[in-house]
Amino acid sequence: MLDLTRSTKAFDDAKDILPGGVDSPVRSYRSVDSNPPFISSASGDHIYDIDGNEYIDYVLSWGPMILGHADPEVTAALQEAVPRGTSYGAPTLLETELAKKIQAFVPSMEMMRLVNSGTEATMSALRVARGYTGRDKIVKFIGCYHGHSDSLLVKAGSGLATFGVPDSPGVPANVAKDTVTLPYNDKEAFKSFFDAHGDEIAAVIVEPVAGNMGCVPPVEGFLELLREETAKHETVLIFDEVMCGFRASSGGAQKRYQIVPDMTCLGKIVGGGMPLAVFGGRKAIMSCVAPAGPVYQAGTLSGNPLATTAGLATMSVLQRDPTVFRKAEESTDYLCRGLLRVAKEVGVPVQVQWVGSMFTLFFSDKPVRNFDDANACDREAFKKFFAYNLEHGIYYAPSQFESNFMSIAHSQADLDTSIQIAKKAFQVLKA
Ligand code: KE4
Repeated sequence: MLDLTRSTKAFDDAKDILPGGVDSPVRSYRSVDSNPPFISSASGDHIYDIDGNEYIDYVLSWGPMILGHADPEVTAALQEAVPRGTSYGAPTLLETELAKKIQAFVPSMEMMRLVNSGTEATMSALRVARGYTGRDKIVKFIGCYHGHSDSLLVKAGSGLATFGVPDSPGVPANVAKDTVTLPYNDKEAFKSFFDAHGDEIAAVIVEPVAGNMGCVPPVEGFLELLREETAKHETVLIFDEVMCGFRASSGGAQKRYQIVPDMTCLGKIVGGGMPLAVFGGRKAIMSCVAPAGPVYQAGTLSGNPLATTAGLATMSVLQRDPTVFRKAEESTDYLCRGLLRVAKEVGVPVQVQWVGSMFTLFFSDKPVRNFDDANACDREAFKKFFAYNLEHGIYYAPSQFESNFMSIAHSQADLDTSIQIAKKAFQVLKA
């Protein structure tokens, strides 16, 4: 039995002052009906809690740590930068340098702005798209998550192609009504909606590889259709690559699938684990952003010297050693094929879906192509699988609707251990 005595007490204390005891809901372990370990440190592919437990980490802070935790180069860069001060609120060479490195990986980002979170990146990108087109309505896809700004916390109204309704209290109905939510990977639904309403739509925002309903790749032709229809109707196509950027490939999903969006949002890896994200795209669109243009966007800590230092160190490693991507992808491939193999040996119906170095194990007997498929998965089985793995030192994302991530720090031994523990978990499920 996993000893979480100190974490449980810490969780109870935290609940008195932090809503649900956490600063972000998914960390509360509500989805798996248990209490979260409180983390004390992490290094490489291992994470340690305050009860002295050690885990092989596939959450990696929800994606950023592709180099592994406490990467020596990133750590050294931060240690060297701190004595120069933590924030200036003024332009620095670091921001321009980081933007140029990002552009080398994502050439479609002709111009960009650094911000502090993925939410801020997508929120800002939508405002720019609305300002650029003069239109108010946007399209998102059911099961895709783009952060918690009001326009994006919206669910389908009465009929799918009607305008949205709030997906959270506090989101005004008159904001939600300008958001249409359509099924992910449903080409017919998108085409018929755009034939009727395309000219009214400011932006289509999509996770080109969905990660927030679990890892769900685009079906053949889906992204191409989005690109074709948005171009035809002069709608801004926004690829939210906050999660799949640097995961789907070194140039994200847009490189993997050879689709050029009008705008891109990046986060997580781009900041090396520090609060840094970015939105950008075609110069004609980004030139609308204040002070170059009229669309207002700002941030006290945007482009912060410590965050840009961590981002620069991470981008420098990725630029210098492109084998990082291949190694992370090969490790993901090895682990996922191993999970599939042992599930089959034991006779537990699962789908393992992966793209590059992000992956999800679904308790389903059929492929997961959209949110309805993900929602139909056996969540009780997932909870038991998750609990067994955590008790045996494997730290997966605590929800069926999340992706897991790989780093270059994951050793072959750790991957084999993970596969063997998964097999035992499947045997417990089967019993
Ligand atoms: P943040 O505001 O959490 O930095 O980014 C929001 C966001 C935007 N777009 C995509 C595709 C994302 O995956 C995210 C955030 N991802 C979640 C994981 N599902 C972060 C974890 C959390 O919410 O605590």
